[in-house]
Parts: sequence; C-alpha cells; structure tokens
Amino acid sequence: MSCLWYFRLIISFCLSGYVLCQCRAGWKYHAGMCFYFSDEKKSWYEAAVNCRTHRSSLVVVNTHDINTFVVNQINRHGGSYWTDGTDDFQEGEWEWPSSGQLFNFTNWYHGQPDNHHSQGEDCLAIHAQHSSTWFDDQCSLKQKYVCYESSIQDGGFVIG
Ligand SMILES: [Ca+2]
Ligand SMILES: [Ca+2]
Repeated sequence: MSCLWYFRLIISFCLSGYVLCQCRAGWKYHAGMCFYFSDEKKSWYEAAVNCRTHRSSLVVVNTHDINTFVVNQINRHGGSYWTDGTDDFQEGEWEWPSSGQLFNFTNWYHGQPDNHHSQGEDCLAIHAQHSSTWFDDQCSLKQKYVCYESSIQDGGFVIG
C-alpha cells in the first residue's frame, strides 16, 4: 500500500481523538494539555529554560483538577518536582510567572511556605514523600520537574 494510504490512516486515527496522537512521545495527555515528567534533575531556573526549549513551560498548578492529575503522576514516579510557582520577585507573594497569575489555589504542606533556608526558598516543588503536597525550596536545588503545554489537538505548543 502507498505511503499516502498510511498517511490518511494516521490522520483519520488522530482526528478520531486517539490519545497517543494528542501529545508528543513521552508526554502525558490530560484535559487538553500535555505534561512531561522529567527523570533528570535540574535547578528551577535550568528546568524553566529546558521547558521553554521544548516550547512549553513549567507546570502552572492553578486548579484542583491539574493538581490532582500532577499529584497522581508524582505519587507513581516518586521524588520531588519543580513547578512554575515562585515568590522570587516579591517575598511571600507567590505567582505563576508563565501565566502571570497570583496563586488562587494552593496545596501547601503543613507549615509551608517557610522560606526556611538562609538564602531563602523561593521556588515551588511538589514532594511525593509528603503526600505530594507543596513546599517552597531553594531554587538552586536540583530536582525533577514538570513541563506542560496545550495539546496538539487543542492548538498545540502555545504555552510559554
Ligand atoms: Ca520565599
Ligand atoms: Ca520550605
């Protein structure tokens, strides 16, 4: 059979909403978005750059639904993951720089954020070992990270 036939088959498969066609390989689809859970560890700044390199951003966890999805994945993988959240610009004023929003949904661990470290803790990570709740950590710590973007079907690669 011709290449054109295969091409038509793949296109019709994707148009029917098959999940594998909605995100790039290695990314997970959820509610019109694609999420990448890294294995490698980077500082918050390096992680943010790496997401942008892949035409995405660090994940903005601004709804209960996104938090539940991300938490389930992190519980499965284990470890600590950077998100987009930071109070680096104004201590105590947490925001999602990729979307320009202040926090209106939070899931802090008891006693967090505490800006505990002598050099401050200005970046938001989710820790599997504490029921995947939120911690402010030192931004230079090397941890895993989550990128996200709009799915191909929903317009594709526009976040960040
Ligand atoms: Ca802080
Ligand atoms: Ca802390």
